Amino acid sequence: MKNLKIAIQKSGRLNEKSVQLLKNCGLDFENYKSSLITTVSNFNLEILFLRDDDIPGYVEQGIADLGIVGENVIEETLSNVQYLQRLGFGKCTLKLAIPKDSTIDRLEDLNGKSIATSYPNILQQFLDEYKIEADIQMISGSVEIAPGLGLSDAICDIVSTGGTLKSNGLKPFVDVRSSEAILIGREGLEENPIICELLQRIQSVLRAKE
Ligand code: PRT
Ligand code: ZN
Repeated sequence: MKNLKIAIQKSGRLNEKSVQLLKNCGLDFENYKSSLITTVSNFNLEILFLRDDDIPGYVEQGIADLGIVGENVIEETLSNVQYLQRLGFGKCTLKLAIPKDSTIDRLEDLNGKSIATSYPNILQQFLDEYKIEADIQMISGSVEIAPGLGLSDAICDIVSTGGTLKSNGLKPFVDVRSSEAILIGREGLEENPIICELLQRIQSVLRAKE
């Protein structure tokens, strides 16, 4: 039978815990060094190491069968994939934040203002929901410096400890959505016995942690 493929983050905040989860499931494989694909020696599975942003698309297109990626990335890329299991790590919150001394006080004060973010789709949905018309400035990184540079009145970015906001003179304003790492699968996989076996192992690893 053809090996299934799971895509995980190559390096970054989700890499280590994704690798650890698979190892805790009893899977035996060489961890990523320079090769971007590795075969599990004791299970019908190959592991692809990718940028997190590419994972939902690979799964949607069926290039990978499974993936481990943050909910924020799945929602932002508007991918059509199945949520198979919440994994309990990589927890963070996508928040609107404003300069410490900002006069913005209520959500409707954002009307006519500009907001810098790497999450334009999620932000637009949120603004639509509250009928706010603001100008979204898409930037791909270091979003927290935008207000200080005069590029925007507010930002919408991932926050975990809040340290980055603070050190850039910003304060949290409103939570847009929370996120954690999710095991996703391409449509139509549920009946696959290898997936069922892997999912059961993952669930027992998660239960043992509770
Ligand atoms: O290279 P690649 O594209 O794969 O990685 P990346 O740089 O896009 O993502 P990475 O590794 O930073 O994050 C991977 C995933 O981890 C994210 O998509 C989230 O689901 C999750 N996660 C959890 C976080 C954070 N916590 C987090 N704190 N992602 C980003 N941050 C950043 C945030 O953008 C901000 O700049 O950390 C900063 C804020 O942290 P605090 O602790 O100062 O609040
Ligand atoms: Zn990324």
